[in-house]
Amino acid sequence: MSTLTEAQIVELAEHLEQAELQNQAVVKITDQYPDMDYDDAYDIQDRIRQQKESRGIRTVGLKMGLTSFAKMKQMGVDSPIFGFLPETAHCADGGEISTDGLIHPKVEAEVAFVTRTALRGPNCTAEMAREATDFVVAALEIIDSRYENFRFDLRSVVADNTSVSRYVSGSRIAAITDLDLRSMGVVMEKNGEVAQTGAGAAVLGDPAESVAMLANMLAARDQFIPAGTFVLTGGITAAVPVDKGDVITARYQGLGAITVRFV
Ligand code: OOG
Ligand code: MG
Repeated sequence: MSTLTEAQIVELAEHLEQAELQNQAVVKITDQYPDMDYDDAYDIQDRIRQQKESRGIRTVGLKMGLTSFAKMKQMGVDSPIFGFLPETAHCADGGEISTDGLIHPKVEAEVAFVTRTALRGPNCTAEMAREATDFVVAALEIIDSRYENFRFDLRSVVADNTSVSRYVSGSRIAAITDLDLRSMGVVMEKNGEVAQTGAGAAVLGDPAESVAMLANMLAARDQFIPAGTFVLTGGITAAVPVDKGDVITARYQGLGAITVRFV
């Protein structure tokens, strides 16, 4: 079901992508379109993806968001969502991220999966997700809602590509069979002080569940996770706001550390 016209989808996608490109916060789109539904929201997100791809910006991965209780509580919402990662979002471990191109960034410690084979729902399980996995790697996601004060409802944030802004992949990969991701501890430090701590089980009980849920959510839109896809499984802890000058280091049990500096 959809409530918006094709022309409205296009207009809202352009509106939200311009807000991203100009670092200009806007009011949440459900204020203007209170009846829009989830299909409309994912249609707008797909349209933003098409706009970027038509300008030669490749899509390099997918993400799940709001998969942990800490994140759902922080944002006042109650169900996971998914988005896409354009190549322009990638930043290097140990590198610098300019805050000039961002509105009000926050950092999340996550674990990412890279698929070896395609994964299709419905009825995809965590076990099937593990079998389809090539390797896992630590990751940071830098989210930056295009909405004023980071306030939104689920439909608005889905349309805004789930606040995707930047991401960093760790430098050490591991076979999924070599780690227990549920008990994997994570410590996130901001400027040398502990800002958040957590364990992998915060993500739907097991981050592999997040990958399975992504396949199942995609299936409802006749899509799937292709082989070789980088998948962010969602913040393990609440997100940490950052400003120019801040240094974030996240340490993952068995997966090494990731550092980025905001300049
Ligand atoms: C939505 C995106 C949340 C995560 O890992 O939970 C997310 C937001 O909080 O802006 O990426
Ligand atoms: Mg995230």
